[in-house]
Amino acid sequence: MNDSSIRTKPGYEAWLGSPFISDAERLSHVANWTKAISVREEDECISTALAELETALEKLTGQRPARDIPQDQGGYLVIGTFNGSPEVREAFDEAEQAAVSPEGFRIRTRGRAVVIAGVSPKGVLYGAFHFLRLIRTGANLGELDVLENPANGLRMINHWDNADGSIERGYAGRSIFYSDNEIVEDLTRVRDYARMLASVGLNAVSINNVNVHKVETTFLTERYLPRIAEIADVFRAYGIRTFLSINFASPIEIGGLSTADPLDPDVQAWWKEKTEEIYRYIPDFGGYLVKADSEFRPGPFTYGRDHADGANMLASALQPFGGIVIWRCFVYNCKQDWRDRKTDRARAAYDHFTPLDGRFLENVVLQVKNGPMDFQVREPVSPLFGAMPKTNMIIEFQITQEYTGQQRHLCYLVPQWKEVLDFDTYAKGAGSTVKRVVDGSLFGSKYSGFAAVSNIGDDANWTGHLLAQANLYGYGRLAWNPELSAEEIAKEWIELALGHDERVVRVVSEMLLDSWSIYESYTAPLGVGWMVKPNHHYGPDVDGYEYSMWGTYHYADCRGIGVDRTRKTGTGYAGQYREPHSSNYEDPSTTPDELLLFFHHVPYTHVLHSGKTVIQHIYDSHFEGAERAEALVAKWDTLKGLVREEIFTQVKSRLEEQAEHAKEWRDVINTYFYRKSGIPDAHGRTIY
Ligand code: GCW
Repeated sequence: MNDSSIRTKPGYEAWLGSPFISDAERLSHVANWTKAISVREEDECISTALAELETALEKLTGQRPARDIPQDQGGYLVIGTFNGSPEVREAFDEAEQAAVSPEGFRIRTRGRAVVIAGVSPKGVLYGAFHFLRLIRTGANLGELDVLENPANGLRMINHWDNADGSIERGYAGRSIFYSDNEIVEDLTRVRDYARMLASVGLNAVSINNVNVHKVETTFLTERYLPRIAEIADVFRAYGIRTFLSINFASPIEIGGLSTADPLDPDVQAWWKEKTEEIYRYIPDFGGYLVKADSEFRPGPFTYGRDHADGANMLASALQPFGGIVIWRCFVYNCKQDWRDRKTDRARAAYDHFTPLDGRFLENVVLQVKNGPMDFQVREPVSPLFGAMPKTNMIIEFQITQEYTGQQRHLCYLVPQWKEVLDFDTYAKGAGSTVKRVVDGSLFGSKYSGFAAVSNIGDDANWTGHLLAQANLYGYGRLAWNPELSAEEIAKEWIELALGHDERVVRVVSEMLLDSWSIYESYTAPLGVGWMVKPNHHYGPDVDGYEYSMWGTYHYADCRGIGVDRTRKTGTGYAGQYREPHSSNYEDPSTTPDELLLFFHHVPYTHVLHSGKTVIQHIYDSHFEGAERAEALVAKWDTLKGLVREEIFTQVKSRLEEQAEHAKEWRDVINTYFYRKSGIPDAHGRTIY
């Protein structure tokens, strides 16, 4: 749906709506402070900031800000960079200016003016969006003094969109970029998306699936580059750099060469020329995102080369233009034999990449998934974080809910991401948290940051489940500032997207903050993961992946369940962590309950720290989980009349579906383990 009527549909404006301020006192406060906007600089991002402020303020107050400073005593905005605008500069002393990083900003009330200032135009744009957020969340504009610097350099969104308009693991409709192997004619929706991303501080986007198929391989040719350049133009106006996922075998597939060997001079020359050509179309092109030698994608292994050879070859081609290579570490043997108990998929990324530390050029960045397996509801943190001090590394999250209910179930992921970011790697002693690895501060890395797989499509409300917008919003906010709490982010999103009603804020906050734990409680238990239907990954199938080649097993039999990943008797994965984690994970008595079955194979009668046996925990959590899912519907019902009717109905129908489907999970899992173990539920509830 790319027609213009969609822009008025419920949820389309997401957190960027600007409803007319109905409270008279507040209206006059905001209107009095925003009578005009003074701008001295010519720059695309500053023009965007100006236009965003004008449009939003007109909707909020009914009055479009003038461009001349008002003669009466009204307040006005001044926006610009320290270097480009004397009015901006004089509002801050030198130390205050120096405290702003290249993409940061300051906002300060000074006399009749509110000054929004950045070192760069991008900073000004982020400041403008922040200012609008302050208005909508009730700030007093007469006494603003804000300093905000992004913690991370790269704040990126990855799209798994295909040229035919499908989206791999997309749960909110079709692609907003492509349809029928063409880039869509009308880029209005892309522009509205760019606005959403910039409003939460994101600054990079890759626009095609990391699984680069035949048609997308030709994105690097003149057949597609002119239109891709138009997409890049749209994003540039919002301070966002465009990246492309590339096919490592491109020199063969579109270059007419007989090899893609990264050490072959013809291959190197081909990539140099190709890269030059791309920069002729997109002067600020971000670079290449690469999935190589992973899940059947081509890569350097074919030629007996390693990941550093492959990444460095591309990095050399990008280096003269300031581009970077983002090389994914999701590399493992996906043709495993389930009978083979030695190979452990969880080990793979660490085993492949740590020996290469120090070999990557400085414009190579490794992109590492948050966990060692694949975006499960619960996994330990990838041991690669902290293990490669000489290598740039960014973290990859999955906003799209592939394994967490596919935007049919509610699962607010910010608490999960926070746990990962706060995990201590002990790489340089206590305090070496993942967030400090990926923000570059721990090892002084040149490039740093976050990437995540987007959860949007062309559904009117962008994310299918309206409440799943909170994940996209939260991802951006966290990439900017990982210190924000999951509660603060939830509250912000609710106020901006659903309004300020006290009950709405309280109830939706509770629902969001409980949702990850609810989802976890009725799906795969105690960190073991998977148990989903093969291929599409929706719904319970305990043995769906048990006898497959994907390396994702639970090993349940009549006595027990779990994967022995200890050094002593298992795959040795626990040894990839630094102490104290390594020893803690080695021993079931010091492994956290929620990860027990990830690290250990234990009898069903094993007693958890909670005091329950594993089997009773499985029964209890599944009965409770299904009940808690049902209770979400009742909670939402208390908001009838307090949120827009269409939104109320849409969310309600998703919650009802979740409640039904949670029962399916409950019964399939409980029955499976009852049949395997023969141990009855201590409370005699119905197990089929
Ligand atoms: O989680 C798996 C998905 C694949 C995906 C892959 C990856 C894009 O099931 O669909 O492919 O991860 O991250 O490369």
